[in-house]
Amino acid sequence: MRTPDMEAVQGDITKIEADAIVNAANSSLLGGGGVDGAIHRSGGPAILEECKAIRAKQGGCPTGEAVITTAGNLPAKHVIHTVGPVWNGGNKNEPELLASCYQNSLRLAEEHQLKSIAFPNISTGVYGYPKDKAAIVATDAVKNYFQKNPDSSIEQVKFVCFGNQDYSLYKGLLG
Ligand code: AR6
Repeated sequence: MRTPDMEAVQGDITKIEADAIVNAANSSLLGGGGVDGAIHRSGGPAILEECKAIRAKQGGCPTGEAVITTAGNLPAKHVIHTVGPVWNGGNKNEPELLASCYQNSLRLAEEHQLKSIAFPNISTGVYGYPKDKAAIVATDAVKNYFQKNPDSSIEQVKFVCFGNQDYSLYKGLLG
């Protein structure tokens, strides 16, 4: 099995040049704060237009699932919008839903023959998922995906951490 390169980087995900960056969106797909706000602000109106078209077709994006759009003016080629779970104490399927966000985003990237993808720390801002728990779910979900899909087109996965502590956490988990 060829293992893709998995690395932690620190910075703003809107600046990352990858085939896809992932947005921590909400089910409406109409934008919000945090990463979502930054992506729509820097990417311009083309992203929202495509999100609206997807909404018209499928009525939003359920938690744990993902959709793909253009990246507008961003250096990335595509934006994959996924909806993380709101942290509710941990017994409401949060880990499974968070893992699905990572795995469905990878599957979508794969369907589009993409080679590189960059994830933010989904659900760990407004949605309140404890950062240490989320980082374990995220890195395990990505590793599991590649174990199950050894012939994946994806060669590079970046975990983009906004803060110093998040970055240390991922560095520790990825070695
Ligand atoms: N680049 C990389 N990471 C960032 C950036 C950035 N530009 N900005 C923030 N982060 P959040 P959620 C980090 O709140 O918890 C929105 O309103 C941030 O420090 O963006 O999944 C949506 O519309 C945190 O670690 O996403 C939803 O309603 C992580 O990104 C809701 O927030 C995620 O924080 C989703 O909440």
